[in-house]
Amino acid sequence: MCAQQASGAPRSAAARVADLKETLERYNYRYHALDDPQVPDAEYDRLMLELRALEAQYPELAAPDSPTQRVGSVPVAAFGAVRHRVAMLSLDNAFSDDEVRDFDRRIRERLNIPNTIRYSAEPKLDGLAISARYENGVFVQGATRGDGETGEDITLNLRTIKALPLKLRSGAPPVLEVRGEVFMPLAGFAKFNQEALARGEKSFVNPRNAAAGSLRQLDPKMTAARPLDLFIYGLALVEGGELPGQHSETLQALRRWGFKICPQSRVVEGADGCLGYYREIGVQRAELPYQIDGVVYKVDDLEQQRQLGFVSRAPRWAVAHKFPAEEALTTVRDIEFQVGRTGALTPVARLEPVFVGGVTVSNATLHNMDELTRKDVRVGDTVVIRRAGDVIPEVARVLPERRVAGAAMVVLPSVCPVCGSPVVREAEQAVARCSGGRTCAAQRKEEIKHFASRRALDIQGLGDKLVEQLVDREWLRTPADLFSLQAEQLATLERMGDKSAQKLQAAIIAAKHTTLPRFLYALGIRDVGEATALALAQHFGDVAALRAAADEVIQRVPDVGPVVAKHVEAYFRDPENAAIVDRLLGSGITWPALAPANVHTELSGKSFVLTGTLETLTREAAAEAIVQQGGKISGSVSKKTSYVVAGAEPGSKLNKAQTLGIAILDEAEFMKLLKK
Ligand code: D41
Repeated sequence: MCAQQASGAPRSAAARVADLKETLERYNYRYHALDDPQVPDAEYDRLMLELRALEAQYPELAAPDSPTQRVGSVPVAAFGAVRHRVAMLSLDNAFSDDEVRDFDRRIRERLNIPNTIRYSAEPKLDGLAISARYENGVFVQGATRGDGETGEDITLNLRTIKALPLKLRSGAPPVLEVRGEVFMPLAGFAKFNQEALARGEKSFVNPRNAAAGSLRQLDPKMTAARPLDLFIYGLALVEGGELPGQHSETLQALRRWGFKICPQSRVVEGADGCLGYYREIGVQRAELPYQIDGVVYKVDDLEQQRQLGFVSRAPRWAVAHKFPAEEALTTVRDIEFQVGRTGALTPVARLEPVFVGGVTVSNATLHNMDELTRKDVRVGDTVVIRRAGDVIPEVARVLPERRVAGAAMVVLPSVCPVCGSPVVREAEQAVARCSGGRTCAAQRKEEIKHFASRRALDIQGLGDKLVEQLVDREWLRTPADLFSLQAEQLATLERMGDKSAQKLQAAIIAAKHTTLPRFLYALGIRDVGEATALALAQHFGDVAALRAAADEVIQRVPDVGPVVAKHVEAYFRDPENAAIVDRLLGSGITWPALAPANVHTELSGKSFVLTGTLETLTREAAAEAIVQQGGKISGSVSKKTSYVVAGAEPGSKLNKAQTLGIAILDEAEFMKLLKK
């Protein structure tokens, strides 16, 4: 045993504890605030274990600011009230460019300055506003916003959020109150919901509710188990320290003191700068790892902020510019079943038209019977429609309390609504299918639409409506009939002049020059998407070899499993399909030979990831050129990636490549490699 101090713990243990605390806080800062981890997680965990052991041995060394003390163990009976020393204001909203220009004009008038105002612009996180107080660099109290005057004491719960420093770095003022937004990152939200569903528990409707629900847990252990994150966006109170003169400088100071601030914050000039920022963030939005519902502009100069002051709880110097709502309420007029290319029946809700995500929506997919049953959508129901980014609108949920009496559950039709063939549903499968095959007009139409689509044979000008007309007139039955269409015949269609008819025929002829992966994808074999078509093309090199292959052979293709292999084999064994393929090949469809596996090119076996915009090539053309020369395309960067091709405005893939030390090619270098 070591010699004991009066307090009980030996001096060496106290020193080691202090050392560990300091190191862990530093690692934590690098990891959370700077997003730039200094050591592997395992090393962090090892030090944490050592600290825990020491604190267990000498409980008097376990101070409340220790990184081990994030999870308080005792649930509180109810949250205490916290009176905010400085009121938590709310934000005014702007919903249009004009409202933003008005905001900027009012500010210039009030300040009586004609020049452009500098604004600090930042994404508006969709989470929960909180306040956190530090005394002598130690986190002492956290509170919800509440009504702005009084909030709830959530100190113990906030402690569990790793992005919140328990102890500030040196240089921080002795007393400090900061304001920020707690949120649940999208990845954590998806994972959490998946796990909740698997346990048969309730899932959260959206990340905001998930964050709110998690913060309001009486047992901090529950909060600790939730993947919460936190950005600090402002300073409410400082005692005994110098304040910067600009909001943007405040953010940098907060970062130095140990807080995590939003990396997308930026200073912009005037209303134009604000609106430009709004558009940029709008584009990035779908790829941001967290949910936002707009952006916030704040007058950057703190003296100007002071002069502007606030009206009825909202500062005059800030405004939230909201994105169009991605959710809206409407009612279901009807539920119908659409028949797809492979006969799959998709339930679709016909809606009372509603403006959501910036467009008017009158149809929303219900995906399949399982989804329909799970969400229990019925005709007449009031539903929440979601349209996020370019994703097709869907019914997010039903408001059961608004259900009209007697609304019946939707049942799967026993026969196809288009052709009357029996509907079959394989055991354990979510998808029900029309068994009519090409006798079903819907399946015939969808097969041809797919064949002509942009990523397949890319027949310019052959739109969905046209295909439907051609199938209805029985001029087309299968894709193979496309190549017998004549311009004179096409010219007799409604709204089709001689010129457009000739153009269409020329486009059909031009589409005969394609690539093998496109051709295989165009056939519309069940479960053969672009990636599988590519893998099949690279493995077999031509159609004849693939047609002759048994499913065990097809299974040897990388990433092709037994189910897909069976579908491929079955497709080519089917006499009608075989006849169609023969006719297609006979009509002169051709493609350049792929670099066979045994011919070595500069690109053979290399794995490429594309990011950003190329000037000379579309992304598809670049991918095709890579594949043509024996390379592979991957969607994400890993250690196995050979090259990352970076165009203009590359995404996070470029950062990842730099981190992993993957070779990065700019457009010129990439073109040179292709030409070699
Ligand atoms: O990201 C946010 N949700 C956010 C909220 C933000 N970036 N800045 C904010 N700034 C303010 C002022 C200007 C009043 C300090 C806010 C909020 N307020 C806010 N959040 C909830 C109510 C008000």
